[in-house]
This record gives sequence, structure tokens and C-alpha cells, in this order.
Amino acid sequence: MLWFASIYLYLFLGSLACGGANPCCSQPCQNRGVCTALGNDSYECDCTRTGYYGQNCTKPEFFTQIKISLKPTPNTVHYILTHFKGLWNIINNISFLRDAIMRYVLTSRSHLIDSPPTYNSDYGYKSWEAYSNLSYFTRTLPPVSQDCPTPMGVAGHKVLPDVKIVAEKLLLRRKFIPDPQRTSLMFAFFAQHFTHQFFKTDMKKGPAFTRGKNHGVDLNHIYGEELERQHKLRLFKDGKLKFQVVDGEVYPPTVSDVQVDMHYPPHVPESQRFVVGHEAFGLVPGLMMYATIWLREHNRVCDILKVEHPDWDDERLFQTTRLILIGETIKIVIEDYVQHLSGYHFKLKFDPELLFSQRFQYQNRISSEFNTLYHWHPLMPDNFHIQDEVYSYKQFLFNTSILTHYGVNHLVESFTKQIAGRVAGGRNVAPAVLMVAMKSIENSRLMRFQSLNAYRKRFNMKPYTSFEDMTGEKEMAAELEELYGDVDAVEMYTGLLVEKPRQNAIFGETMVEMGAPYSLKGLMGNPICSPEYWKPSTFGGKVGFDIVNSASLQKLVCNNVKGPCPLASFHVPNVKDSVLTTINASTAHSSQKEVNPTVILKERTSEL
Ligand code: ACD
Repeated sequence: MLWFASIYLYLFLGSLACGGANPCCSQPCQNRGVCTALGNDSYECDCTRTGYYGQNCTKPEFFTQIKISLKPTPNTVHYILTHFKGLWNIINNISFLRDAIMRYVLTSRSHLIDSPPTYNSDYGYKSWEAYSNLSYFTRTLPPVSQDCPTPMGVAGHKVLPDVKIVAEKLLLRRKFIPDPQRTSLMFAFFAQHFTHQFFKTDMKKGPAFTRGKNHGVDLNHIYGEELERQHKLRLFKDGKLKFQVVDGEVYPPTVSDVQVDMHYPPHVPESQRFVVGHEAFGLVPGLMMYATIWLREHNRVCDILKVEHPDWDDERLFQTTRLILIGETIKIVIEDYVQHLSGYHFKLKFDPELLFSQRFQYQNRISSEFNTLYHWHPLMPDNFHIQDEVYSYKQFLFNTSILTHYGVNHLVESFTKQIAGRVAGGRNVAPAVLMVAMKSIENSRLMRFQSLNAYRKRFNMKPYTSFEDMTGEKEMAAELEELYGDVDAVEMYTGLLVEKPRQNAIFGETMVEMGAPYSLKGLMGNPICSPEYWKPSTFGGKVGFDIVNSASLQKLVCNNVKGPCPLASFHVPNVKDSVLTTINASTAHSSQKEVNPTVILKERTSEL
């Protein structure tokens, strides 16, 4: 009788927790098992190919058991990769070892991304509509069902805390926290410039939709999304893009030269309304700086290809140059940008051939979760230091005259010297951009994102067991508890920004474990990385292929500035070793003749 009573009580409480509605709300299926509700009081977990079995996919199969007992935790792997520098220096020079490790990084990360994509914000089950409708961002985890008792399923309060209160208590900067990895503003603006080619939320339709057509690195931010815009930006001579010359240097043309839509407020003078692929890049001088660098690079590569192929027409020169710039971008992102973020002593490598022997799909779909997690607004400083001037946000934003006034070289120099903010650890979003962080939370709610802990499980991490476990301290943990009630109810974006950072790192564990799979899948899933494309002929022969294979941020800058080449780095040089930094012609420059001479720069500590 007693057992009957307790079972009855369990079922009764269970149905209360789920509001007697959808049993999948409590996310009973583990290890990526798929939950299907069978009426109001039962469900089925599909454990196919998860490596687990049982009612809730919790029982490991034999090989899974071996795998989990041998597999180190993400934090252990991270520790190994960021320590033992001497050992890594040796490994980096043994090519078969470096290749094997890089292959493992690429496959283990990209296998965490569903490919082909599965859900979207309106379809929490597989459907042809969700697969085929490219105007949506995809979803890694399905949205929390509307009939669940709480916004996070069953955990937490019935209503999520006020966004403004969350932002002010947990996200708003008190005092600027510099990134201990010494990330530079050169990095922050690169991130903003580069990601706006695939994070293109269609605000008219809502946060679940994208205006992007290709879901990846297609350089539409340079060439325009639509063919009509691209054609207006093109010179139609020698494959080049239109440009203007100011003080002897090349800059983008203006709206009055090229009738292309750009977003400028009325006070920006005609002569400063530069036109580039992305209509919003007039907002930040750092974006226009990168747009100018890539414009110069495009026309520079056209010149090189024209020498190689004097018989090629404008169209072929343009198209081949675009593929070369896509390759350069991916190379720079993996070997400079992700390398910097990782903090690894292991040297990452861009080599598509590493995947030719593997099961890998050359396709990509940008997910809403990736879009949201990439809102790294804590990177933004309190103000902007350019040479001897300090600009407030008001003075900086939409001030395109900064670009022509200082020139690309001085901007690169200044942005390389200024340190960006730490992303994880909480309370580091500048007041000027707090609204954007709030919007990220509002949009995550509209799209009914699952909790941070649900995403941790999805990406093979253990869920946080307490608020203190999440933040690594007591004060914000107490605020979180008051606001969310249950650690399983903390929202993904809030959680990513308040999460305890790894030791001396910009991010916490979740940002890296989620961000890396999306990134590497997106970069290596590009068609140019596939076996049929990845060969010299695709890039106009050996010369073009060499440009791709030797690209670096430093070279990109040196090849496209007049006069002495400034240090260009995603890492602010250390204050203590503010010594002579030599930019060596062999590492910084390609073999083309027009590059700048080797220069020696003196980094002065007081300016950092
Ligand atoms: C690894 C490599 C190290 C990963 C370190 C940090 C990753 C964190 C966030 C994402 C970083 C960069 C994003 C770069 C490119 C996005 C490309 C998307 C293309 C569609 O351990 O795996």
C-alpha cells in the first residue's frame, strides 16, 4: 500500500511540475536522446546512435563506457594545451604530430554540430521546412515548448527576471576589467567586421531570421549580399572594386559616387559617407578601417592575377580574387584569431587536407545560439585611444573622418596597443553598449532558448550544480539565485557572461566549448576547403594558392599600407617587454614587389 501511495505521489508531483502538460519539458532524455511526448503523461526517448540506451538514454554502451572513462574533461585538455610550452614547441615542429592533433581538434569539434542542420526557432522537431528554409538561423537545441510550466522547461520561476535588472546587476561594467589574455582592439574590430558577414539578423522578420544567404564566410560584407549591390561596388575593369584616392591613399568610394544604400545619420557629410559591402559599417571607424584594408587587398590581388593571366576578363579576375580573399580570411581566422583566443601553445593549422580522410560535410548553417553567444560586448573599452587623442563613444561612432584623418597605418598601430575588456566573469559591459546585451537576452527569450545548463550538456560539459559553481564567487551567485531561483534556469547569454573565466583567460569553459565547434565547422565547411576546390587552379594557380597559404594579419596590413608598416596584432604587446619589435620581411610580407620595407617599431608602454 505504501509503495502505491509513493508512486502516486511521485506521479502527482511530476504532473504538477509539468503542469500536467508536456513531459518533455523536464528534458528527461539525456546524452542527446530525442524526446517525443506521448500524450500528457508519457514520453519516449530516441537514443539512436547516441552511444547510450535505456528509457532516458542514460546507460552507456560498452564502447561508450570505455570512451568516457578515458576521456579527459575539457578543463584538463585546456590546461594541457595552455601549459608545458617547451613540449608544445617540440610538437609544433613535428609535422605528423601537429597534423594529427589538428585533425583531432577539427573532427572532435565539428562532430558536435548537426550537419545537415535540424531545428529552427519555429520547429522543435525535424521537418523539411526547417531544413530547407534558409531565411532562418538554425537551432542546436529546439526551443522550449510553449506549453511548458516555466520558460526554461520546469526549472526556475514562471516568469524570467526583468532584463534591465539582470543587465544592471550582472552585466553592467563597474570598472573596466582588461582581458588577461591581452586581446587588442584590433581583435575586437576584426571580430565585429568578420562576423557581420554571417550574423545578419533580419530585424524586420524577427531575431530567428537572417538576411544572410550563405550561412558562412562568403565575404558579402566586402562584396555585398545582393548581385545588384556587388555590381555597383565593382569597377568592371581588371576585376577590381571601385575606390577613391585621398591624400595619395586608397579608400572606399562615397555614396554620391556609387548609389548604394548605407546607414548614416544626417550629420555625416557627403564626402565621409563611404560605401562598402555591408550597409552598417559606417558605424565604427574600426569596421571602416578593415573594410578599407580588404578593399585594397582585393585590388592588389587583382593586379597580381592580371600579371599571371593577362588574357583573363574582368569577371574571372574578380571571381578568382574573391575566392583568394575567402581563403586568406579563413587562414587568418584560424591561425591568428582563434589561435589568439585559444591561448594554446599548440600551433593551430589551416590545412583542409587534414579532413580529406574524414567523415565531414562541406556545408554550414549559422545557428541562433552561435549568433547570441558571439555578442562579446565586454570587449569594448570605455573610450578609444588613437595616437594622442581619446575619443568617447559619441565622438567615435559614425565618425568616418577618423579613417582618413589618421590613415590605416596609425589606426592599426593604435588599435593594436589598446587592450579590450574581458568577456567572462560578469560586470564588464560598457554602459554605451548595455542596450545591445539587453537585446540579446530579450531575443533569446523570444526564441525560447533552453538554459545554460542544457547547452552545457549538449556540448558534453557537466551542468553547473550551484550558482557559485557557475560564477566562482559569492556576490553575483547570490544575485543570480535571487533572480533565477534555480541554477538550471539561468539563461544561456547571462550565464556565458557571468561564468567564471578560466585562469588568466578571456572566456569561461562554456564559451569555448560551444564557440569552437560552431567556428571550426563554419570555417572548414566552406566549399573552398572541399577536395574539388582546394587546389591551386581554383585560386588562379600557384601564385594565388600561395597568397592563401601564407596569409596573416600582419601581412594583410603590411601589403596594404603606405610607408612604414605598423605592428598589427590581436594581442597587445606585453608592457614589460616593450622592446624593439621587428616586423621581418620574410614573415610579414609576401614576395610581391610592392610591399613595404622591413621596419622596426618601438612599443612605448605608457601609451597602452
Ligand atoms: C579549439 C580551438 C580553440 C577555440 C578557442 C576559442 C573558441 C571560442 C569561440 C569561437 C572563436 C572564434 C570564432 C571564429 C570564427 C567563426 C567562424 C564562423 C564561420 C561561419 O579548442 O577547438
